[in-house]
Amino acid sequence: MALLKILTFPDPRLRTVAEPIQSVDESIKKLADDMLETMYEGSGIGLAATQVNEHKRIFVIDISEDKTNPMVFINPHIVEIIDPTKKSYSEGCLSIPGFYEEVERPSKVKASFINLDGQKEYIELEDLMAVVVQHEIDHLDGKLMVDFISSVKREMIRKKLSKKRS
Ligand code: GNR
Ligand code: NI
Repeated sequence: MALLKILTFPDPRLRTVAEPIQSVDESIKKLADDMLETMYEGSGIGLAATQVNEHKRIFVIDISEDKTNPMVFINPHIVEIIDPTKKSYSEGCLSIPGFYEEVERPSKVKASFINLDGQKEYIELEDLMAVVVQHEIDHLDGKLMVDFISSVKREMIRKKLSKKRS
């Protein structure tokens, strides 16, 4: 296992659109392992490959209290918006440390993904899982939660984080 370096907004590499994964080989399993270790170390509940400068369509999540439920999503897609009613959630992001912003997203979605055994799975998501999976898929498309807030707030965050060393 190894800790990976997390890119910080406004690093332009966070805007890269990630490429689909062709096969779930040992290098992908190691990347997933390293991403989980990096996510736990940063006290995050999700981490997308884009954030560690690996532009492949994979993210990891663990929303359990005791950090015992790691999940790996490869080539994820939102296949259906089951309930389009927008729900607001105060989101954080390991690439935007120290800032929390309200973001509205569809409250219930169906997602597909490939698991670490290379099998396709479908899953219905609501509450925090729906929020985090949509947040992570956005990362793989080069999008960040600050894209959904006012430009004044975004610029304030950009200036504050640009001054910090990373
Ligand atoms: O740790 C995280 N917490 C979080 C809280 C609300 C909505 C989304 C998230 S994901 C974030 C980790 C992260 O940056 N994932 O990309
Ligand atoms: Ni994030």
